[in-house]
Amino acid sequence: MDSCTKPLSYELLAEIGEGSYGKVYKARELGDRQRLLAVKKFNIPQDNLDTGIPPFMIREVALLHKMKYFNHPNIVKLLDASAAPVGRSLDLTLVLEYIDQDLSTYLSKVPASGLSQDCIKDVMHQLLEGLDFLHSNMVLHRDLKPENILVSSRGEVKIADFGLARIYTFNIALTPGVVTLWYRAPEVLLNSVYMSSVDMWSVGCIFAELFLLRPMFQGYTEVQQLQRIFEVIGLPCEEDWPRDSPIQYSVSWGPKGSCTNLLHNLGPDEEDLLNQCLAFKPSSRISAAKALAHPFFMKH
Ligand code: 0RS
Repeated sequence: MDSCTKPLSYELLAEIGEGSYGKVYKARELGDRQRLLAVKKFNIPQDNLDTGIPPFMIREVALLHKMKYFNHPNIVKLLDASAAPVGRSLDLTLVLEYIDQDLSTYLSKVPASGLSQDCIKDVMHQLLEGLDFLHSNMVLHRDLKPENILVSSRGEVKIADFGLARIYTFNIALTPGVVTLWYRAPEVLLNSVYMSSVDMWSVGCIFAELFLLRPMFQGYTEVQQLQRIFEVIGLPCEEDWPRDSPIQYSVSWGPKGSCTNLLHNLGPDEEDLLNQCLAFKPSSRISAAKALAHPFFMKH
């Protein structure tokens, strides 16, 4: 990748994740540095190689290169990328910086008394800084959730597993697996057009989870996920329903009108920011840049 440095050599230590993307391993760099690494491997089956490396994959690796160049503290860093033919298929390997834990593990260790205000503010601020950076570079994450938000031992929050959404959709058909719907925006569940506001919905779900210490909307089908959402935010009015959705508006979805209190015991600033993240209408949802300037982050 860097023409002036020799390729990274490492030994794989353990598998740390498997999903629609392929596999992620924890690894150790060989030689003097002995750094811990996250190694992500994709396999592209031969049927997909008839026309060479799929263009979207080239695009995504180029994107990761660009992200690396900016060196943003809240985005995991790509250290190396390589492709190698294996039999008649192709293996793509990404070597990334290793971070000690994911946010879901971090949250599972929080005492029942909950996270402090300052801690919630800090995690949210770093998450929004990373997301604002991605959105400023026209990158949508599309699948933000506590499992792919990493927390280092120094308290740094880093977004992982971004920009590869097209690899996922490509692999989802090949690898049947459970994909969580809990952080998915209503317009995605309704098969409508979407933009960067889908990530702000996920941020809202994560913000609520920092208070609740459990996921806010836990549905196991698309319909159930929408029901969980409407139980809390209320059924939107028909005018706000996406016109291009194949799913029809129906009053049977639940009681109309919005709830004033999404969560109990929230201060007015917290309540307002959460409401603006969990707006049904994508165009009414707050952006990452605006959220960073929200009064919630002003007071200390
Ligand atoms: C289900 C309880 C387990 O350093 C971890 C890392 C970890 C990384 C890392 C760095 C860069 C990725 C990971 C990455 C790449 C897809 C990914 C999908 C999800 C997460 C990260 C991805 N829960 C989940 C796995 N887990 C233990 C708890 C850990 C723990 C430490 N450090 N990933 N996963 N990119 N592609």
